[in-house]
This record gives sequence, C-alpha cells and structure tokens, in this order.
Amino acid sequence: MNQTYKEQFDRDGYVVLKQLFSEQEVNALKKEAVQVLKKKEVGKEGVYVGMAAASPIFAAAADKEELAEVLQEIIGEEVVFLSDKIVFKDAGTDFGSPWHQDYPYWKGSHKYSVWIALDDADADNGCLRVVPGSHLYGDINHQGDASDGLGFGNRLREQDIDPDQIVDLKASKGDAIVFHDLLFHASYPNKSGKERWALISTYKDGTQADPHYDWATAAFVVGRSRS
Ligand SMILES: O=C(O)CCC(=O)C(=O)O
Repeated sequence: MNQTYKEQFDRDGYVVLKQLFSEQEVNALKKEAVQVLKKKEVGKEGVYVGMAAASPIFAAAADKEELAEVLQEIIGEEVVFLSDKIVFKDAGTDFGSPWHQDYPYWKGSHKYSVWIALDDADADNGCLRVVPGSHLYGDINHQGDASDGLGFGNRLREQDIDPDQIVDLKASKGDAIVFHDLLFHASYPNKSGKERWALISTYKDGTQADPHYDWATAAFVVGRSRS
C-alpha cells in the first residue's frame, strides 16, 4: 500500500512533490524574481529573503492549493506561511550550503520548509542533500566552523554526518521538497557554469506559540482565501 505524505514525512523528515509547479509557472516566477530584485536594487547573489512580501505572484505560489493540501496533511489544519527566500547559485557561483538543521536559526515551534527547484538541479549544479530520518535526532549542537564568511552561522561538523546515510535529491525544475527543520541538509556547490536557483518557503503550525519573527512580514494562513 502506498504511504501517505504524512507517513513518509514522519519517517524520513521530508517528502518530494514532483512537478508541483509547471515549467510555465517556474518561468513566470524566475521572471518576477528578476523584476523584484531590480526594484529592490539588489543583485542575484547568495540569498534574498522576502519574495512573497514583495510580489503577489510569489505570495500566490506560497499559497498554491496542491501544496497547501499536502502541508495541511503533514502539519495540521492551520498552516501559516511565514516567509520565503531565493537561493541563487548563478553560473559563476561555487558555494555549497553546509550541513545544518534549520531549527537553530529560528527556534520556537518546529517549522517546515519547501525547497522548490527553479532550475533542474543535480550534483553538478547544487541539488539538495539530506540524511533521511535525521529529524528524529533532536536539536543538535552546531559546532561546525563557520569562519569562511559564506553565511550559515550554524553548521554541523563533518563527524556529525554519516556519509552512507546521505541521499542526493536530484530535482527537475518545478519539483518541491517539503522538509522538517531538524532534518540534516546541505547542497552541492554549483560547478556547472549554469544557473541553479531555488525558492524556499517556510511554514508553521498556526496553533503553536512562537516568538515574534520580524522577518515574517508576509505571514498568512494558507488556503484562507479559498475557504
Ligand atoms: O538551496 C540550497 O543551497 C540550500 C539552502 C539551505 O539549506 C537553507 O537555506 O537552509
């Protein structure tokens, strides 16, 4: 019998949603991202936080019905979208995101992120890597060295990761990966000379108390506009 998304998520700490966005939708998001950044006068470098706060097209993507249904199955009836960001690995970018859990960045109730491929992604241009089931290891003390100036102040150490447990999540443009904030994850550097952009949207269970997040400027309950 096929497992439900919730069963898969509870076991692995992530689920893959193939082709959540069509090629046309992804192209529209990329085009809109370029406009947003132009208006904000920022370059396509590293990470840009706050796409849905800046653009109704991104706000609609964060509230996409098929995604909302899966999130409600996994999280519960009241799913709150908090914020999103684009992680740019442009043709000349050669940084991989280091191994980490997201939880130490925001604490409070557990959060759920959706990593959406805006380009095909594989080991050559920076696909996501995960350790299935590591969301069950708890809140790990991040003692990795973060002195290279590439961000990600909370990093796991090499010895925290068992290489035999790593799964590379090769993705096609439009695929999405929903993952728990305790899941060990990282991404490869982009050595391909081609773009690798990803959109990451973060959600929480609206019934759970939390500190105030001043970055959650576009927060809303998903699906509310349809009910
Ligand atoms: O897209 C990537 O490189 C992964 C980014 C990431 O792990 C994060 O922002 O938490």
